[in-house]
Amino acid sequence: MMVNPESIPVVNAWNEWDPLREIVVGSATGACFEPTEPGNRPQVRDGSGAPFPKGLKPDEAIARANEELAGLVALLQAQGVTVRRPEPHDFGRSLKTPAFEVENQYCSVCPRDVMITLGNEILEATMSRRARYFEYEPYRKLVYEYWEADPRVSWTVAPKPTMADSMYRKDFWDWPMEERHARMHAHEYCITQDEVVFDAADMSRFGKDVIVQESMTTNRAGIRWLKRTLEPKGFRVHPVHFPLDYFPSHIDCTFVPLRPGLVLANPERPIREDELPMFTENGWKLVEAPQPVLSNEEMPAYCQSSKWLSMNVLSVSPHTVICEEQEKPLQDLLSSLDFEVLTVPFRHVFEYGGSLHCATWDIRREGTREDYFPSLPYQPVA
Ligand code: ABU
Repeated sequence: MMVNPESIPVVNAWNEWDPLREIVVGSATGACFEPTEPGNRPQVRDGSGAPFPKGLKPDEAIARANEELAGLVALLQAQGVTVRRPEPHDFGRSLKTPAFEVENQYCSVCPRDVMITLGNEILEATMSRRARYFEYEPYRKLVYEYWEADPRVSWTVAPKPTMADSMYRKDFWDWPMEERHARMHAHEYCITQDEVVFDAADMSRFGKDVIVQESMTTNRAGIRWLKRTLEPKGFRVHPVHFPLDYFPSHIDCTFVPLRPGLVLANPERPIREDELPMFTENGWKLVEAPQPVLSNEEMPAYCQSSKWLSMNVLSVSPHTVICEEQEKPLQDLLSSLDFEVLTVPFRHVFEYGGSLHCATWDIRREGTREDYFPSLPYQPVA
């Protein structure tokens, strides 16, 4: 096919904030409750101790979330952004591999967790949970379309881990808080270090630099794989840690870049002291997010994410940010920082573990690879 070499490649996103042209918005259709498995122990939030539901989500819960997702689609389209959606997938189907079995899969509400655009490359993450093993499938048709449409687009699939029992610390979920505190500071989570494991949502893109959170869903082997895969392509990969987060999973409720030089930071999850200078010595400012409107206890009963979904905003450009409709304190902060703030109701999507950033996967933004950290010491591939 003929491609105008001057045009923006079909797949092109180097950071989290450049002007947005095309994006995938997730869908709740066919969603299931996440099953209990070694990498996940979902709990009902009402404190009743009731067993977590199993199988397909009720039609009403799916309809409510889909309505809000449709609202986001309409808002993005009104901003001139092309919106694409995942293919239907039978999440109710059980899985059996040589290493594990799981009763059902999860959902396609949060493409951010599995797919990431790194420049002109699409990368599919390994994922860290059994119920999410095949979560790339609803996006494969789109990936083929982008890959066929433009020879500048490349596509990488990370090695699939076994997700066998041996990949997990089975007793992780039962550690008392004191032990958890001690072990978390040694960065011990539910996944071991024996296989390459990462979720795409543990990464955040800053042009030439990509930061990756070590977490319950991304291990050091995963970060090493990302470093060795991306650094020969001109990226620099930096592990980051937020030691006060006892259940870290996905960076986009913790450390959210909004434009060059500005990060929205979670006040309860400061970045590790020795990792801060990378930002401050390169002129970046960290602004603390205000407390979310909902407390953790007030979050939807089946939501397994924290109240900090408030911070899970989506940038349409370095000047325009989409924020959840009820998060007025954050909207006021963003306005005071000279952002145009667009809002959309999204509370019913919270039940699926994400908000506006999680529920999207940006395909094309304007812009090229920039160096936002010109005074970084050289870091060899580990
Ligand atoms: N999937 C994002 C959840 C992060 C958090 O609970 O803080």
